[in-house]
Amino acid sequence: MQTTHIEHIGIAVKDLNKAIRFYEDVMGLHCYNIEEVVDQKVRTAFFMAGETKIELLESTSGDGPVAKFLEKRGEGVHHIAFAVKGIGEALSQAQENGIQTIDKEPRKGAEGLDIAFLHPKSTFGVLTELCENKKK
Ligand code: CMX
Repeated sequence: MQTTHIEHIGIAVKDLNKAIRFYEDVMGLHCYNIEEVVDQKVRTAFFMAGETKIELLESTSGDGPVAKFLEKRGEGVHHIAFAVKGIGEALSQAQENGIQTIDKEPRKGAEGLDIAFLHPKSTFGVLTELCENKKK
């Protein structure tokens, strides 16, 4: 696949407002967007760190993927998202290489990106997201 850069790093947090204060007051970054992704049961906050975004994830429901992660593993890095060219083809190539994909087809994620997840059991323990900004 054609991977261009790390688009964002997703970090699961218990309290979004508290974590935003750390990234703004201590790390000197600016939170430029807060968005709820209803189907993923998360509220997200975004910061630019150079070319790469930091995406904070707070669960909005006790049974969402981030709630489960926090319960099992606690706060911390939840996923790494790679920007790719041609996400449909990239996902098919991953499947052809025997990688277990969580999404069978790309779908819409935060900030209007097309996204698809690869299962951490197939990717050395790191939940891996492929994403493409089709508006660019
Ligand atoms: N990173 C690494 N490993 C993870 C993980 C993560 N983020 N989430 C779960 N796992 C591991 C668990 O620790 C567990 O490992 P063990 O079997 O060794 O204990 C295994 O995967 C299964 O975990 P689980 O708690 O039973 O969780 P599920 O299988 O129900 O779901 C996953 C795991 C990755 C399939 C699910 O979280 C998922 O579909 N994620 C993709 C969607 C998502 O995360 N959305 C939130 C972000 C959305 C956004 O960025 O907008």
